[in-house]
Amino acid sequence: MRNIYLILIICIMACQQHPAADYSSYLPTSQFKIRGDFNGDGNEDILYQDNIDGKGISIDSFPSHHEHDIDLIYEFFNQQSSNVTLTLLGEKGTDTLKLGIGLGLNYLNNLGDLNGDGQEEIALVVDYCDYSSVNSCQIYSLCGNRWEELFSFGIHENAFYYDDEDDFLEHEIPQFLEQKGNKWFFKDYYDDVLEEVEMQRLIIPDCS
Ligand SMILES: [Ca+2]
Ligand SMILES: [Ca+2]
Repeated sequence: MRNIYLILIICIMACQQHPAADYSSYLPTSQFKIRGDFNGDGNEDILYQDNIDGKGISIDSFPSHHEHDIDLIYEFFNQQSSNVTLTLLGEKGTDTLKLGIGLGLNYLNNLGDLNGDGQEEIALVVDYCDYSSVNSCQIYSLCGNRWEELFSFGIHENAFYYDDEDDFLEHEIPQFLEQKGNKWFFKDYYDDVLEEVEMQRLIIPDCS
């Protein structure tokens, strides 16, 4: 009898640590793919985004937020030790950029060669498993074979919410990262909260 109680207790503990993965509906995870010369060799590269679990297997769908609580969705990604990644297709010697646990990306774009070193920079916004609508846009460049964050600024995720699909701007983050002619301009949400600021020219440093 004592053994039965012991088994029951172990079972209850196990069930608490690993709740049954019984979700009623799923949505596809974000899978961005952009083109550009990110390593500066003169040839076009393809950079693709993935979301992998702790074993390196792609997580291609997640519980739908239309039918599940946000806590449960975050638990889904946390339990699998998910990692949002960016990889250059066919460039095995190049570092895979690992951005940590998240649902995926809200934004990924090739901004062109902003600092004139012959390699094109990328801008991205990670959709983290957090409870804040304040986020950051990060500018990365390949420095040698490793990705390096050269600049970042605050944004508000309201910029990604659209009433009308036609309002969606694939290449810009409205109010925070916009292109005028062939130049990029940005506004830092953190500065804007303190005192309303204008958009300013996006100038980034070289690799360290
Ligand atoms: Ca290239
Ligand atoms: Ca560059």
